[in-house]
Order: sequence, then C-alpha cells, then structure tokens
Amino acid sequence: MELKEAQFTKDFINEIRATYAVDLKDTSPMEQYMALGHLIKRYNGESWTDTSRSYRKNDVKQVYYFSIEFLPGRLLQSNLLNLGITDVVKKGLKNLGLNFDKIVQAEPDPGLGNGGLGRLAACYMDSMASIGMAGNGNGIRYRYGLFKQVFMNGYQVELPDDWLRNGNAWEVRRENRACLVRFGGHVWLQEQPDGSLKPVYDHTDDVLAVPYDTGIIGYHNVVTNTLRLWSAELPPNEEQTYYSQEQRDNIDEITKVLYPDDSNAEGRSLRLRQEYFFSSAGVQSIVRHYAANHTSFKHFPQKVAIHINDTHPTLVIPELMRILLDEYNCSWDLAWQITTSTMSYTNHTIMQEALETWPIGMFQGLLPRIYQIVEEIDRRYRAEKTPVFGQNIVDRTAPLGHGQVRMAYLAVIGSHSVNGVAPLHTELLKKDVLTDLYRIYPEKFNNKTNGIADRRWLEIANQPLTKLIDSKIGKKWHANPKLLQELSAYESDEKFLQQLAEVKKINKRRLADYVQSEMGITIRTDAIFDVQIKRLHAYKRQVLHMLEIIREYLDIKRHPEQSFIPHVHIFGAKAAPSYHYAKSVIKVINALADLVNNDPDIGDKLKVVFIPNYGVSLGELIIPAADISEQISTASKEASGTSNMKLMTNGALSLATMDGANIDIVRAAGKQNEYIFGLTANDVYGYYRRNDYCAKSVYENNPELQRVVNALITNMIPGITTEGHEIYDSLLKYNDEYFVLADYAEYVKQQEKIAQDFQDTMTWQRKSLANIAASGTFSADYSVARYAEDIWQVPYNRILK
Ligand code: 26W
Repeated sequence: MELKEAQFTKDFINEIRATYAVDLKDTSPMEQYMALGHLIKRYNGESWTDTSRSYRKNDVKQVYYFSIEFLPGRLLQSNLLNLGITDVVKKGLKNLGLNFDKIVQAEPDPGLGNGGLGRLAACYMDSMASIGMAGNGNGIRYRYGLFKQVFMNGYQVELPDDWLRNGNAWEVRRENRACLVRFGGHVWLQEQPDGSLKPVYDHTDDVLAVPYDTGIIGYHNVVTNTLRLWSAELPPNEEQTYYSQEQRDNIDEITKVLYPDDSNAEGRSLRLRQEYFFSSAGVQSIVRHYAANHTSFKHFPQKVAIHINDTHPTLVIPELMRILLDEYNCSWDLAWQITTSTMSYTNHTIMQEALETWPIGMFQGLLPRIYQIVEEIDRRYRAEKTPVFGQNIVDRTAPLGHGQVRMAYLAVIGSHSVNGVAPLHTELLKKDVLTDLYRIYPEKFNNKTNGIADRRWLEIANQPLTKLIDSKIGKKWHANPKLLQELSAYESDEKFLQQLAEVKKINKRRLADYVQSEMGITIRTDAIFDVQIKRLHAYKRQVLHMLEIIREYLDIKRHPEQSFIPHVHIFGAKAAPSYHYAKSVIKVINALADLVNNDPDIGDKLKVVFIPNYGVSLGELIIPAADISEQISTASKEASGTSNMKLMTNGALSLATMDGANIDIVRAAGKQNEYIFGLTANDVYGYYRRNDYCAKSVYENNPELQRVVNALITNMIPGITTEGHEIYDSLLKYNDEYFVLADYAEYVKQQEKIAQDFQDTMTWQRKSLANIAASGTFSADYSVARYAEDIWQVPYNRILK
C-alpha cells in the first residue's frame, strides 16, 4: 500500500491520543504496539473488505483449512512486510524517538499450537494469501496458549500463557456471526407429515460459538484472507434460562486452554468437545454463507473445499452430513457425495500412540446425533466394501471397531484425498499405517511435501542475509523463492562467501547477546553453533545429541592438551507436561550444561545452552545463527519436519538421518553439503521384521559408547538422581526403542567431520550457500499451490512453477 511518512506519523499520534489519552512520551512499548497494531488493521480494512467482496461477487471457490492449532507468531513485522510499509513505519517511529525493536518485542506471540502441525497451518495461511488464493483458516481461540516454559533447578515448570491479557490488536469479534453448537442430551427421529424423519433434541447443552477473525495479509497483492477462531460462550439468554456455575464452567472450559500434548492422543471428553465445537461452528458458518448465495447444494463441492489438518477436525464429515440431511433434506446418497467431494485430509504422524480414537460410549453420550450418522457411515461402508474386499480388511478399517470411533479411518473414508507430508511419509502411510485403506482407496492417496513461509523465516528473521542476497540477485525471489537458485553462480566468489560468513557472525552475535543477558552464559561466536530445536520427544532423539556432549566433555577432560574446535550445543524444546521421560531428558541436559559450562578445564571450548520457552519468536532468533541443524530422528518416525527447512534456508548444514523431508533436502542441496548418518527407514523396518535389534550388544562392542552411556549413572553429572537411570534403562534395559545406540557411532563420525570441516571457512560457506540456494523449493507458496491444483481445485493468481 501507499503510505507517506508524514501521514503515518500523524495517524499514529492520533491513535495514541484516542486510545490512551496520553502524550506519546508517556506510553509504554506495549501501548505503542497496540496503537500501531490497531492503525495497521485500520489501514488494511479496505483491502480485507474488498477481498471478501470480490470472492463473493465472483463466486470464487474457497478453501477452509480446519486445524485445532495455529501458531502464527507475532504479526506486526509480517503485516508491515506484506503491506510493503516496513521502511516508512520504521522511519516514522524513529523520528518520533521510538524504538521499533522494543515495539516489536512487546507483541505477545500467540502460542495456539504445540509444534510442527500448528506452525505448518500458519505458514500455509500466509502462503495462501500471498499467492492470491481464497484460503481461510478455522480453529479455536484458546484463552491460554501453550504453557510458558521455565526451568527451576533444571526441571521444566509450566506457567500459564495469558496471551490476551492486553487484548489482541489484530482480531475482530463478530458476534453477529455466532452459532449454536449442541452437546449431549437425547435425540430421536420423528416422522414428519411428508414421511421424512427429522431428529428431535431434548435436554441438550448448547454452547454459543463466537468467531474472532484475523486478517491474513498477502505479500504485496492487496489480498487479505481470514483466519477465524471460535470462542465458547453462554448462549443468548432470551428465555431467561438459568445457568448454574457448573454449566457456566463447562462452557468456559471448552476454549480455555490448548492441550499441550503432541505425543499421546488425549482420551478426555473435553478434547472431544473442543474438536466438535470448532468443527461444527466452522461448517455451520460455511454452509450459512453458501446458502445465502446459492439455491441448491448440488454444486457445493465446486464452491467449497474443507481441509482436515490431522484427525482433530474429522467431525466436519458427520457434521456436514448432519446439516445436509437434517436441515436441508438431502438424501443420504447426495449428502455423502457432496461431503466426500468437499473433504480432504492430511496425516501428520505415523506414531501409533498419537492416532486418535474415542470410546463409543463417550462419543455417543456427548454427540448423540453425530454418532447416529457415524454408525450409518460405518454400516454403509461395511455393506459396500465387504463383498469386494472381504470381512477381515473391512473390520480392520471400519470407522467403528473395538468399541472405538477411529478418527483416521473416518477421515480417509469421508474424504476424496489423503496425503502425507513428505515422500517417505506418504510411502509409509501406504505400506504401513493406512495400508488396508490404501488397498481399498488407492486413488485417494497422494503426497504433499511440507513447506515454510520464507518471508517470515528468511526476510524477517534474517535481515542481514536478506540484504546480502538482494544485493546479488535482486528481490524477485521474495515472491518466487526458487529464484534463490541464482545464488549458485556465486559459489566460487570468495568475497561473497566471506560476506556470508560475516552475516552468520552478526546473527551469532545477536543470539550470543541474548544467551548472555537471559541465561548468564558466555558463548564465543567463532564456535560451531549446533542447534536442535523441536518438541522434546523420544523419537526425535535429543538423547543422541546429549550423548555427543558427554563424549566431547570426556574427550577434553582426558586430553586437555589436544586442540578442540569450540562447540556450542543449543537446544530449544518443550516437553508435554505429562511426558515423564521427556522431562527427565530436559533435566539431564540442564544438569550436563551446568557441569560443562562451569568446569574450568573446559573453559570456552564447549558450552551447552538449553534456551527456555522455545517457540516461534525464539526460532526467529536462533535459526539465523545456526551452523548445524540437528535432524536426527529415528528413520521413518518424523513425518516431514519443518525446522529442517527453516534452518536450511538460513544457511545451516544438516546433521541428519534419512527421515522425513531430510531426504528431499539432501537431494536438493547435494549429499556433499550435509552430514548424513544412521539407519534408513528400511533398516529400521528390517529390525522390526526380524525382531533382532540388540542394544546391549551394540553397547558391549563399543568401549567409548560404554563410557559415555555410563556417565548417566556414575554421578559424573551432579544434580541428577533417577533421571540418568531412566535414560540409561530406556537404552539398555528396554532395548532402545529408537535405535539411539545403533546410530551412535556414525553420528559421532559425522560430528568429527563437522569439527574438521568447520575450520575451512570458504568450503564451509560454500556448503552453506548450496543449502540456501536450494532451499527455495521448500517454500510453502509451492506447497499450497500443489494442494490447490491437485486436491482443492481452486485458482490462485501468482504464477508458480
Ligand atoms: C493427539 C495428540 C496429537 C497432537 C498433535 C498428536 C499428534 C499431533 C501432531 C499431528 C503432531 C505434529 O505436529 N506432527 C508434525 O507435523 C509436522 C507438520 O506436518 C511435521 O513436519 C512433523 O514431522 C510432524 O511430527
């Protein structure tokens, strides 16, 4: 948008006066931020209205991305960038004597997600708007986001994330678009005068779903899409209904807090209520919007695509069926045809324990009408498929079985498309997790490799690098990230490689300053910054990284005279509050950090920093500073990974297993530019098949490994008690479920190679450059374009190859 500095300054001062009734000099950064946020929202109001109007006027097909998590990160800088007014605003604020960085930091980071799944949804929102596609988000406005993590005596402690304390500058409450969501009670089918059956409800608990909309601004294209998050409230009280405190609490509870677990399916009915709540409200509002502009539902799938981001929103399937059957008198066959043509589903994990199922009793009690519909889906599925495929496979794959509603199966059966998030992951879905359903519906299965929002992860997070890239290849890559490939032309340009090294230094300095001021740990910026940032999970194997630290520590202690390339190990990871083992790993790494960082024999050769409260904002600080990107999951377990892509585009070299999208990263950047090790998915499946993995014999045959692992139980690390034993036992007593010991030797070899290679700056930077140049293909712009073409069948207007 066009904006003159004088205009901006005037508007900003007016906004401050109108909102806070004080002079600028008496405002806090938080107030300055809120005023700025409101002003930008106002500036963008017209484009938001125009976008909605033009979608309606042209009857454009719309995508609704349903996700129980969205992890958008701070919006101020991203909105300024996409509107193209960053420089004007920065200059204006500077001339008013304000500190832009402080204002940016004052924005709360909405933690409405756990990790990869929620962040992916947010990247996709940005990209859909940026390629000019009608893509809306639908989710939950949690009153409290993911807990704030602090360490007390090295243990993780969870504090509430009161992110709405000062209000939310970007959202618009739309009470007039609220709808009712029904829970519990009784339902029976009553014959109507025309002979049809209609459900009648009795004693239901009704909840008002109120939408809060946030504009998602596209990159330099005047498109603003909508992220709609629902909040649960008391229904309007026209009949003076009395609500007991318990009823009020029950309603309040629904959107109060995000479930902080992405490792185990939660069996509690509150979670099921959350899932139905936003699924129902979202579908109701879609249908209402559609019905206001169309007379027949026949063409609904030509105008609406609903995407199910993992199984949590699967109830959109029976909910759309319910509305079509009960409210619009569709026949079952027509309703089913409409529903399956509308729905598509992405699976994000092959971890068995994360696959959702609900006990039928709980499900039926909470959602009696929806249960009837699921029963009918199940009945028809069995009737149709048994003659063709036989009883066994149909029993194994039906929506109802073993007393459970099986959400993934319902999602596959009720959708026309099912995708995994990286080629290997999709293959494993077909061969393993969903293999029976793949036999029945091979045509539904396809791959859509994940992507990331380059504009946030490179342009905003890493401005020094962005400037350097722009100075060489111009700015066209901002809208077409594959053009980063043009940087390859500079692989032999030593001056450029030197500049690349300097940029990395600047980013390392910025992180080192943060670590110094927040944690009191001094780290040297000429050390290798070796980064592992992701949720704490056994399969992600933070333990393997930890063993390497022990090895390096013992090495320096035993050979103090030997030269050692300084190494800083950086972790960021939250553990699910109920995940005991993950919390023990945090404690041990923190204890190890204490030992290493304070040992005078070690000095500044080796440092360990576990940065508390990792999230989007800290990611923006850490990622640009990384030399090494640790992507060391047990092969086959990480569906895709996305931090691998963020780190790559910021010039980090991957220390990685052949898992998830690491495989595609290696292919894109070249194996010689990464550090690859360990078992392949095939190897891992081989062990499963033969059942012949023996962790103990790996241990017994490697004296160095023994020394390292024994450190967990020999009091070498002060301050840990049972935690070291727990990890030790997981490796040796319980036969190392995630093949940590199997991969140890090769991992160490790659670490040694890294230490060698790091000393040759030119070669290192050449590898770093190869990663940056090849990273463009992992832009979410292309990912959503593939979804648009192959699954959603919606147009977009930026040409992407
Ligand atoms: C039921 C509890 C629960 C909650 C969330 C189980 C599983 C989840 C998510 C599906 C876990 C998740 O975030 N998966 C990650 O999705 C990313 C985006 O596709 C992938 O890059 C990661 O590999 C995958 O672990």
